[in-house]
Amino acid sequence: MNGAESLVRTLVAGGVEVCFANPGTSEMHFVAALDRVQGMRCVLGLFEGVVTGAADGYFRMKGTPASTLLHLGPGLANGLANLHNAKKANSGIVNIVGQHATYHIEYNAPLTSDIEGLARPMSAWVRTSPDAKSVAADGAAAIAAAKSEVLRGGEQALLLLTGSALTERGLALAAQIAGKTGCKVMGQTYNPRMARGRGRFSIDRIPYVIEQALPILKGFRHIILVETNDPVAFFAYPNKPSLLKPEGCEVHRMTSGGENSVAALEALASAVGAKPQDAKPQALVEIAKPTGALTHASIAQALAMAIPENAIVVDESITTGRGFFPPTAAAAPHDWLQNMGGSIGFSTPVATGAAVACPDRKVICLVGDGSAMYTLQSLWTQAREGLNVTTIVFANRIYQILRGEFDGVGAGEPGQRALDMLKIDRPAIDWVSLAKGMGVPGRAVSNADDFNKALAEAIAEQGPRLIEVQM
Ligand SMILES: Cc1ncc(C[n+]2csc(CCOP(=O)(O)OP(=O)(O)O)c2C)c(N)n1
Ligand SMILES: [Mg+2]
Repeated sequence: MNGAESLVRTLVAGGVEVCFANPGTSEMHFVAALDRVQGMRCVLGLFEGVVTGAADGYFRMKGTPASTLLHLGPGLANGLANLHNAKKANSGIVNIVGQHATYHIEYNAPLTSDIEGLARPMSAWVRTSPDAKSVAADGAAAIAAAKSEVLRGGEQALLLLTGSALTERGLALAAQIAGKTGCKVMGQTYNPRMARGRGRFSIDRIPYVIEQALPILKGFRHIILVETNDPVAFFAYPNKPSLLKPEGCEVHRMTSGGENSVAALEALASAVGAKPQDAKPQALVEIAKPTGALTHASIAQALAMAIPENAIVVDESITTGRGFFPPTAAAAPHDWLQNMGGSIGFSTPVATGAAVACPDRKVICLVGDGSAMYTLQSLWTQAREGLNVTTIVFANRIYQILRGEFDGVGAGEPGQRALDMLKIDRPAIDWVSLAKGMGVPGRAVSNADDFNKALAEAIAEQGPRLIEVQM
């Protein structure tokens, strides 16, 4: 019996018979344990504020506590407001918050945070179970000159970018440096903002999936970090590394977060003698209007066709969008924004704020159906303010990524109760009605031709629109 299973058994034995849950990777063993232990009723909430509020209401009516299952610090933080209400009401709740594997914490992966510090103000009692048994430009220039030695050494080198390096100018300089020295240029897995599209240097990102990232990084002897960090896995998985660089690879820092990486790249280009004509032409995926079934590939093609010049793309497409980058590299020039902290419910508010900031630009919000349910109230603000946001919901009716994580952590084959914590098909969510209820016109599509049309219409019109992509 693992720690998660003994915890579920202890809860049931102690009279805690209901678990309001919104799990993530770090809670997969608890989810798996639900299949093996009788007596715990599991209720999935699509936002942690729902999860914690439901537990409060349960205690008020029943007089015995329910448990909650929350994903690391951000999941807990989403639920804190209703835990505050519950504390004021003297409602008993047993909150279970996942933590990274102890050996993964020191790497400061995106979801690492001070969970006890977040929990304490809203809690009567907090404990962490540590194991299964106890359940500026001048400076940058100088550094850049030093880094140029690495690129001139003739060994396979990766220039790994994020932050200000991903502006149009930063990328153009990286293209020159790559053309001159033969180094490879990539972005980190997720980036705050990247200039993309026709005429701009197109780069790949380190894949989220470790099995895909490792072979890509395997051949490098040197990694030069530009505002980023030594690449780490999002989560810890059995028999897979936390650090992704290959053995013997040397890591060299050029700039840290917030520094002027354009100046540093200018200095690096000049140190290696790279000129604009050194940038090599890139072969881009050809855009063709897709037809027939909606697949991840045809969705990407339709987007590449439709993204208008100067658009802002806010990307929380999770598994549907893993292959969106290559086809959209040939789209009209645009900016691409991603979630940096791993806490979902990010894209609809960020798209709203981006539209307020840039009223003359079209905002396209790409969002998984699970993620969209967290902060869908953003649509109401978009309608009230008349914002030019087109929200595209990928309605696969499942937390597809977590289905993969269930396998990834070695939890075995999910049974009905574990699957019930991953699937969101019962009842089916009617996105067009939800949008309509908040004043946003919407349309559902289930083939590529209709998706092309819906995209063209939504982008041509003023104000918010929603497209439900039924997959
Ligand atoms: C605040 C928070 N709660 C829970 C999670 C765990 N989690 C990660 S992805 C995900 C579901 C994403 O589903 P969806 O948006 O439908 O994308 P799909 O996996 O289907 O592509 C969940 C619940 C999280 N990352 N952040
Ligand atoms: Mg989904």
